[in-house]
Amino acid sequence: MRDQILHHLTHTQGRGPEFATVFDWRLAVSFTVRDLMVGPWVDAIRAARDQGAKRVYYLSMEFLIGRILGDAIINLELKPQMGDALTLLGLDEQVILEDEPDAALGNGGLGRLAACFMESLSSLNCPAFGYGIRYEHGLFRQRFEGGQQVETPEDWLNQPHPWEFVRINYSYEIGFKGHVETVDGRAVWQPGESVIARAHDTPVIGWQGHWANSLRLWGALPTTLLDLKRFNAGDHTAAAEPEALARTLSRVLYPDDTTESGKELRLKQEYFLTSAALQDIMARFMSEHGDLDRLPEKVAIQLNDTHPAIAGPELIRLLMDDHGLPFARAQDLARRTLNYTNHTLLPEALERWSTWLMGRVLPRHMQIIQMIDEDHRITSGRPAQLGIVQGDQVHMGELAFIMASRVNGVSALHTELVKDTVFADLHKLHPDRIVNQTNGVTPRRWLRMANPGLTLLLDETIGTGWTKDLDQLSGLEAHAGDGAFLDRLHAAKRANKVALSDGLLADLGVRADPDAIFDVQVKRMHEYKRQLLNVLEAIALWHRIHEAPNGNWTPRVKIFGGKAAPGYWLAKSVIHLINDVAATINTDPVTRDLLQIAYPPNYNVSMAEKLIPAADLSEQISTAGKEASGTGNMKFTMNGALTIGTLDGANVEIREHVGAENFFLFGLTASEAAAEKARPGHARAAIEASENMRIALQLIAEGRFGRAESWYSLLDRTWNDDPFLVASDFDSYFAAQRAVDRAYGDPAEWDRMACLNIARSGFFSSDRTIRGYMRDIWHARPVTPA
Ligand code: F58
Repeated sequence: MRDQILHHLTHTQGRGPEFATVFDWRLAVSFTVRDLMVGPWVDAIRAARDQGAKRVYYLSMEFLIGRILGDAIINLELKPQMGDALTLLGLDEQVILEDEPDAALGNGGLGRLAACFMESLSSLNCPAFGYGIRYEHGLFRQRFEGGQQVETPEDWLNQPHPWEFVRINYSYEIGFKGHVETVDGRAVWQPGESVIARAHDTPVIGWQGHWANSLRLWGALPTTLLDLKRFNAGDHTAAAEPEALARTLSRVLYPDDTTESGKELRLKQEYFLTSAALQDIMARFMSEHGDLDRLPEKVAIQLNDTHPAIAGPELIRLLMDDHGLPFARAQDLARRTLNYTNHTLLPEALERWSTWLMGRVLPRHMQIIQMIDEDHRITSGRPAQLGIVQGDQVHMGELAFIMASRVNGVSALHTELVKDTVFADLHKLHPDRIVNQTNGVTPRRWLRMANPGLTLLLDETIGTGWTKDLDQLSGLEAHAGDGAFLDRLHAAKRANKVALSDGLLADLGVRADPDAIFDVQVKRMHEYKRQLLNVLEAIALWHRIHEAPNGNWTPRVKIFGGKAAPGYWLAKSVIHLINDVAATINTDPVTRDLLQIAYPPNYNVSMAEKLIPAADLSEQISTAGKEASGTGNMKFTMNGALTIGTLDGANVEIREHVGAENFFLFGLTASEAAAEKARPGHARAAIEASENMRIALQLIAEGRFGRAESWYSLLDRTWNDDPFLVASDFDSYFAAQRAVDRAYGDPAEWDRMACLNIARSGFFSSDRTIRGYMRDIWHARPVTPA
């Protein structure tokens, strides 16, 4: 291992050890590890082809991968050798690993789910490709200035990326705009613009290196690099225009998770990904099988939300216009090949495009959409107004639904709500189409890699089998009454808390006592996720401590992490509030040993890997009915944090698995919440009934945390609208937090509950989820390399 690293340092990086920087060493280490991934990768691709296996294609606008090196070391089980090699070379493993920038090609849960799925697909030997966009700039970086979020561009590709292989022979032309002609009775689309999509492949290695699939990310290139005529005429800027135009397509990840903006570019990005992926899939299928009737037998395509929903019309277009199939047959084959996952019920997050824009950017697809819609109206007998095109809008959810074999929700509750709300009408027409696949997360990254202390304890107690069969964690149940085991569990958690506490002090100057409850809420900033509820509880608690400073309080450190969409004013206002409240509370001599608030900026996958293993309490406090699933909630549970949460998303299933007595439940149910919201004046009534809530709002309005004017809009919305029912759930939340305090006061009992949470978290492995998709949706089988 050491020799290999030195070899790459010299021959790949072109550096002698005495001149090498951390970056040089990190690349040399990465190439050494990459060498060990390539063998299994090539074998897997060959085996899938030789055995004529069905392949799964996961189309996603986001893959929130994080760092790759540490994960590859874990999955290839190289940790001991790598540790020794780095020691021999006098290198600090932590420093090397942390030099790698996060591949942040996603916003949040949806993108991170795609990354977990890729890892599980490989760990289960399921032949698959992930298709996405190779954004030059991933999710923006977040800083705080005066407590407020400031965004700066992310630039992970400013340095060489050691994990990817550029495939110049896998390049496809992607057209936009132009017009459709009829030639000999057949439609011919003459695009007005086009770009080239070029493949960049990253191997995704599964557990123990038995299999690797490809994450194929498309970069955009101009069809002609330079307009030589203009260049020679001296117009150098204009000559480079085609290049600039193309490059914007794969330049930035869409950073908004509330409203759609930059509409035309976003639609073009979606089509760019989808068309490149489908052309690639068809080329592979034709070379391996040729017979189009076998397409659904050999290809399963999963649409990660509606972002690639143009896949329906695009596949029909390829089958009709390139392969000469009639519409009915093309549509039938496409529908039997495509499936769609819904990740949200929030109306503002359901994609819609104006028919005008769709018709202008993708004129042929607009025609095909109308054909699909009309055909569906006739064959299903549905009323015209419930279709894909409603007024002057194309509804991508309806399009994805109508073009899919299976539509799935991401938790049991969410799937039922999908049936009852967004797709109620279509569900009545197609009662077998919607199925559930509760999300999961990969235990390799989120337990084995992120939490080595707990991993060691698990390995010594129940063996290592849990890593690929997470249900084996149930073996811990037998130890839940074993004091010596619980002491070790406690020590493992405490060590993680000490490490985090050191980091919080160094980076933020926050003093976090490792014996306090570490209470963590990390996720995108969004009203429905109710970070506001959390910070209001902190204010009310602060006030109560002041009233009785010598009371029997349980010390608590509240930790927040998350980014707000740049245009989401209210979410940014909550960030500002949390930071200002922290500034006041953290320095209060009366309460500072009892309550601290930390908000480290720029929450990302790597930060999650530090925060989650150090958490005692997981905040999953969304308004019931709004969080489709959540996946952070699962990571906390398997790392031995207890949850305070509502009956929302996968919380419901987490509570069922870990047991109601090991979960801090509060708040209205989804149906109660819907009824409450419909009650006029619900916010004011609830605030007037809650002394703690009133006090918290009063302290803000008095300007105790920064200038009162800063919070007028937020306060106004809370008093008069409160669409996510912060007020209605406040007292119940406050009471549940006091139950947490009492429980934490009995360490042995707390550790027992933590142990049971881990022991019963096996269901939340993404291996279980992927097996479910393979069985119920894709009808795909694992393959063994020869
Ligand atoms: C998330 N969606 C859900 N969307 O909110 C979460 O409950 C679920 O666990 C997760 O998907 C995985 O199923 C989500 O992350 C986005 O970030 C979109 C980005 C593009 C614009 C619309 C939102």
